[in-house]
Amino acid sequence: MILHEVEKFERSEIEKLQAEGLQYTVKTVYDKVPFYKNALDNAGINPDDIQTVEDVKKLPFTVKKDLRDHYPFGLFAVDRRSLSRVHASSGTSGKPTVVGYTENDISSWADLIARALTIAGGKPGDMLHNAYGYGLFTGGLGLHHGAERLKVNVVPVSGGNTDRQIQLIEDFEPELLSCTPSYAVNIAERMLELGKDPRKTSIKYGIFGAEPWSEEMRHRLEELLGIKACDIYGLSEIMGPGVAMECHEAQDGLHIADDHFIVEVINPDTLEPVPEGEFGELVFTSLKKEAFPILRYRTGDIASITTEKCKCGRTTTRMSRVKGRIDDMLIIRGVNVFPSEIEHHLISFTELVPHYQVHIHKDGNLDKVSLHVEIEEALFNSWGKQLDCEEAQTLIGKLQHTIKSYCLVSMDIVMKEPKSIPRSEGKAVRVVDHRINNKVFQK
Ligand code: DLL
Repeated sequence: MILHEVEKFERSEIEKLQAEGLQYTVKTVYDKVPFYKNALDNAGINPDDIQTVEDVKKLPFTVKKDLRDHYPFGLFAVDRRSLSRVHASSGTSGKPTVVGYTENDISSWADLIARALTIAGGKPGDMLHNAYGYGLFTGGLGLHHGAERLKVNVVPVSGGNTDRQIQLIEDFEPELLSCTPSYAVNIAERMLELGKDPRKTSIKYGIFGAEPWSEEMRHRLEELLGIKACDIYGLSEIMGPGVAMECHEAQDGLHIADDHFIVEVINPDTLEPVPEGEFGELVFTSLKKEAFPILRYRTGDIASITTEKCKCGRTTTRMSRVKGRIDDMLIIRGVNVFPSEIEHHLISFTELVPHYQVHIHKDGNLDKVSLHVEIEEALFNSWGKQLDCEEAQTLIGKLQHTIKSYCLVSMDIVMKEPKSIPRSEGKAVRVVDHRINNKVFQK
């Protein structure tokens, strides 16, 4: 096993590096980004006050709205001519959020991804079938440069055209596959339809992320594809993919690149830190970035962290799987639930395919939530292609009972015919909210 030097550091060594990075970032944003100069002046903070990692807690937060308000380049710390590249995320409403990279930023991002691919089981000489979207989205190009840095050869196939992807996987025999977990299900399902065995490909490791997915989904994917599936986390505001990567050895939380970022977990209501091991909102501060340094960015993602050494030997901070985004949390008659928690229980029903959607409607003054699930094709055929049969009702009852017992919410279950729930080629749409102006609004 190859461990990067910083992955073996004692906590005191990591914190020393982090303190230096923090001082650099605070000085940079104070001198170069008027928004941060104002924010720090208003908080009565002089960059020289920031000496230790703990001092990060004195700094003001940054939120997505700050990026939108300074669209497109208002929070950049370098002149446009010093940029190498920009990326953007579309979001669901309003202006996209734009992020920028200098040549050094692109290079340290490539280092991070090279490290992430190693953590996930990749090695020089391997081939990566990279089915993350290329373009403004950071997934495709992010993985691409990191793979090249590790001397892993990349097939830059991007998302979509699944039949062609399957053909290329058969012909080129890659060891690594990167895409969203929902697209990996889609690829496997299509292989089965084409009469091919998804367990018989050359792929050994899956690098899946960019959307929440559950432990049950991991088991299903590992079973379907005969691979090890590891979770990769990141967001464009902080860097892109590679902020954290789960190791294939332990598959027990994602290793955060502590030398590039300080992570905090806060209570999203009080903004106070939560104790290690408890769930809260992830907050990141960048330590090395030049074009788009960022202080205490509130990600909206709910997870927990631990600084306990991993079974794989790495000493970096680890984060749990992301349960979901705060905006995607469903509040059903006072009970909070994330789609990924529903997914966790739904996936164990092998009568159903691993695609689903949660629909929210207005019903008088109340919100009505229904869970759309899809029946497995062979079973559907054996029912004479009917969904109003007794077997279907029994299955619906069982699922309803399971979700009520584990997630403590009651929801209508709508069973759909095979292939009727939209398949994703990138990030899956799990929540469809029909309440906004009576229009379908997809989160
Ligand atoms: O999704 C970057 C990425 C690309 C990560 C490829 C992993 C692989 P954005 O489009 O800016 O960037 O979206 C970031 O996606 O705040 C999370 O809500 C969600 N997300 C990303 N990775 C995971 C993950 C990319 N592993 C937003 N689990 C983040 C759960 C994830 N959610």
